[in-house]
Amino acid sequence: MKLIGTLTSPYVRKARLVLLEKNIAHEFVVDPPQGSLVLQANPMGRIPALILDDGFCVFDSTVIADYVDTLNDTPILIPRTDTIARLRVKRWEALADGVMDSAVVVRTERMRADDKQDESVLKLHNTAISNALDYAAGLLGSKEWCEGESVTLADLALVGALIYLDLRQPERDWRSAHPNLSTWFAKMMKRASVIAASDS
Ligand SMILES: N[C@@H](CCC(=O)N[C@@H](CS)C(=O)NCC(=O)O)C(=O)O
Repeated sequence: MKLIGTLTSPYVRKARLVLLEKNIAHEFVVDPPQGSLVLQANPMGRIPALILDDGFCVFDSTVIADYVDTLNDTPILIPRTDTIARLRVKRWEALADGVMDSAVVVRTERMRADDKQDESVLKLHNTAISNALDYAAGLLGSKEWCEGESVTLADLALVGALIYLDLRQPERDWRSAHPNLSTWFAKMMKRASVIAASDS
């Protein structure tokens, strides 16, 4: 299978982390949003897109993660039988995706000329990010993993969101505000999958 995307997209990183954690053979092809290869796989031109060996195209990182997790059990990243455990992991994913969504909006807004930037948009989305990080830190507490006793999609989605925040908002000192997230993040950054997907 082929995963298409860029090196910096947080959604792409999440999909890459899932493939790498589960050791699924794949080719990672770099193509930007609206690129010719992406458009063959996703009519909306968004990344990531996954092209299966039979040509079937899967898009949206949540759908890709859900599908890839069914391919083997080593490890299971989204609980399958305990519906509440599954819900909790998927809610973490939604929280991390929310941080990604708002960070992308802030980045897009900041790329406009200074006099064209909408302060209310920046404020809305920066506040959403701050609130999401407060919430994540509270949920994590002193636990080793976001959910359960081992790595799940929750951890992979959150680390992807925080790597993107560090890239686009290096001035945001979330580590001082949330030392528990900082400790968890430092440990996640040493995982083989995270190192392998950090080639940007
Ligand atoms: N909900 C989607 C979001 C994907 C997304 O918006 N990706 C961005 C790149 S970071 C993109 O392709 N933007 C281009 C566009 O919206 O046209 C997912 O999780 O895959």
